[in-house]
Amino acid sequence: MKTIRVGLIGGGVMAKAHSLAYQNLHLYYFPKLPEIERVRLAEVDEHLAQSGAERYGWSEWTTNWRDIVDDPTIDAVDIVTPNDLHAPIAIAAARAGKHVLCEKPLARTGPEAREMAEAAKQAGVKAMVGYNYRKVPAVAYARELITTGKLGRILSFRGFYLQDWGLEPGGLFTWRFQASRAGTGSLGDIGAHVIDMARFLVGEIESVSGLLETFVGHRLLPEPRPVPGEGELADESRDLGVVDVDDVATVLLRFANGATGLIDATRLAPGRKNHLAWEINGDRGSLAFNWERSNELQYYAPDDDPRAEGLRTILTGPQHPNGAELWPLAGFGTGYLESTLLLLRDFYSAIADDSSVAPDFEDGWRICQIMDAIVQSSHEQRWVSVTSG
Ligand code: NAI
Ligand code: SOE
Repeated sequence: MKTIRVGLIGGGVMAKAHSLAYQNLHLYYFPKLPEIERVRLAEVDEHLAQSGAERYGWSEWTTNWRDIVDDPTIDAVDIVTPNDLHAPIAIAAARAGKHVLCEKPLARTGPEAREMAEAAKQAGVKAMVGYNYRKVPAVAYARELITTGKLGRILSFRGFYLQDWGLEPGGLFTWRFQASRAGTGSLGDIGAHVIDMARFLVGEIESVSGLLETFVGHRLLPEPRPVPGEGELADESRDLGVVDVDDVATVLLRFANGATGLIDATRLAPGRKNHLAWEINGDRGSLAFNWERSNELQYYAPDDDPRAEGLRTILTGPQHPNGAELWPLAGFGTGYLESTLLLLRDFYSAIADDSSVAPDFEDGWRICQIMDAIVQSSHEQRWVSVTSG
């Protein structure tokens, strides 16, 4: 198998997660994947680029992402930048014939995502979007139970993504609070994962009724204004940025198969850390999942012994989909690293086997269309059909 040469663009939190996965891919999947060479990391300045490359194990660094996209020796580009850079980088990479792995949400809006999906399709490259949570065995097994009819007809989906870091005192006005950089707030940052789960498990979403709200209208700019001789300014005298994205996204859904749904996503839920949780009810059973216990799937089947009724806990392991090469016994645990490992395994094995990737840019685009419809619905205070164009 030919070595796949990769460039990573961005050096923040997800650069760490992806780099950890690159370092461990062969350890888990030996010898089934081709060699993957971590060639170059791009960041905004020399310090971040150099320290990122050293820390995360990339041979070279650059402050210009085009040094990766224009390099004819690079086969694949991994995009872990803020959302506004996903489209320019992914489109340039696809046009240069490179396979592209791009973090979620695919883009800030549906039209932007559409350009990306079209560029990838025209170039015939593998193009995957980083919805990692669907990869863990508990979620993959839930899908198997649903598609094999174990839950009967699916009636309803209720999904939550709750975090509390948006309420941290002194929380900064980062790119995640700017529409021009992020697209939307909690909706695209975390609600997008729930939409991915909903589509993956229940099916296509046809129409939405959304309610978006911003509670924290201003946040501290990252850099205090310099005042010679006075040191750092007290928080109350520092410049503030105006938040123009949602803090809370509450959405009702109608699926194409008739099921109903709701999604609630916020970064302002004190005590909730990474509470990505859902429950699905069918007319013959229920499933429930919470990322904070990502090794577990809750399952109820009405033909269980009536004296032992209730949701039972399944501990996932090698017998479940995507579990075989992780750990030898159920209950060892699967976490964030495993979810990213599985994402990268699927991307690089699709390149090696010339098979299809999932979730691909078409999925990423559809999720952006659904989010556009939610934004429109909230503005216009009415149900909106998700466009198919
Ligand atoms: P971050 O803010 O920690 O890192 C982004 C990095 O990109 C920063 O270090 C920044 O300097 C760098 N950057 C900005 N402009 C650049 C440029 N022109 N060239 C090279 N680097 C540039 O953000 P984080 O958390 O790593 O998020 C990155 C992406 O990953 C976002 O799209 C986010 O939505 C997604 N994400 C996905 C997660 C998942 O669970 N799938 C988890 C966290 C983030
Ligand atoms: C921040 O809310 C964040 O890092 C998101 O950007 C990720 O997508 C989510 O997986 C964890 O939280």
